[in-house]
Amino acid sequence: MEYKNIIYTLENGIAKIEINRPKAFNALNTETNNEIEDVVDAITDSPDVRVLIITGSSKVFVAGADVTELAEANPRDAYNNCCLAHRIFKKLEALQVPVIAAICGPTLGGGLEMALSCDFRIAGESGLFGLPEITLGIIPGAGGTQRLAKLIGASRAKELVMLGNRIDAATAKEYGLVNVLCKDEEVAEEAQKMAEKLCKRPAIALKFAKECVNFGANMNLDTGLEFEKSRFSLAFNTADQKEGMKAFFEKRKPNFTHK
Ligand code: DAK
Repeated sequence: MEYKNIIYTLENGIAKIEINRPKAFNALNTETNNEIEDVVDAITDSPDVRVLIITGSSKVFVAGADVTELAEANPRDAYNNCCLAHRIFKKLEALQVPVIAAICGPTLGGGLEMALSCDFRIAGESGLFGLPEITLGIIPGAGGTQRLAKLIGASRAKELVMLGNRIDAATAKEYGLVNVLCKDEEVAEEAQKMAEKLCKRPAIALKFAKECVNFGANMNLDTGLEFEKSRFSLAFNTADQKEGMKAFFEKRKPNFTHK
């Protein structure tokens, strides 16, 4: 597939999707959504990708869904649109590799919902976060009402979902929405540093760790603990477990082979 609205690169195991529709503040139109899904599908099947970074061009992350398209929707279109958004962001969230959102500027509506489907969020000082759907007479439909409340708590989530408040990067950091806050010009470097650190972790254990946290977030404690038990024991089936523990006793850094 040829991409018109995103730039996709892969270097040393670190894949990068750059949303690139500067004229529309990187708003997600149908074509862009299709392109993102295509890349996510490719990464799902790729042994070459160890980490994914998602970012936006021109100091903007994503200003939400493309309102010109949304404005024409009837309830059936909206329902289908919602299904599509859920499908894409669930695939993104379920990727076996870690996903980092590297954010500058407006991160609104579907943009914030996409960032919420990532494992980590790194934001520059210009980061602006919000779910403005309520101001358009609708509600978030790409997971925002659920993932945001789970991440920062219902009370704070309602400030964005119900009041339509937009929060700056410092507030987003205070709310636990953002993991790393830095200068705009440092965002790419911070994301690269985090990606390189993740690449050094044993890939199979990393995948299990992500699965456990994501699975447990939607389960009761006992079910989550059962899941943890299964993944914990499976990790002892890997060469990296042997190497990690050997290296510990030999007082050296482990050479993980991701097997
Ligand atoms: N859609 C289309 N065009 C947009 C846009 C958007 N979301 N955001 C900005 N633009 C366009 C503006 O219309 C304007 O175009 P021209 O007038 O120059 O032709 C240009 O970008 C510059 O915008 P402004 O003049 O407003 O520039 P400012 O610097 O004053 O403000 C802003 C920038 C990003 C803060 C502001 O434009 C803004 O608040 N934008 C709208 C935010 C918004 O309401 N977003 C949509 C929420 S609904 C799905 C995934 C997600 C969703 C649905 C489905 N699937 C995967 C299927 C989610 C729904 C939503 O996100």
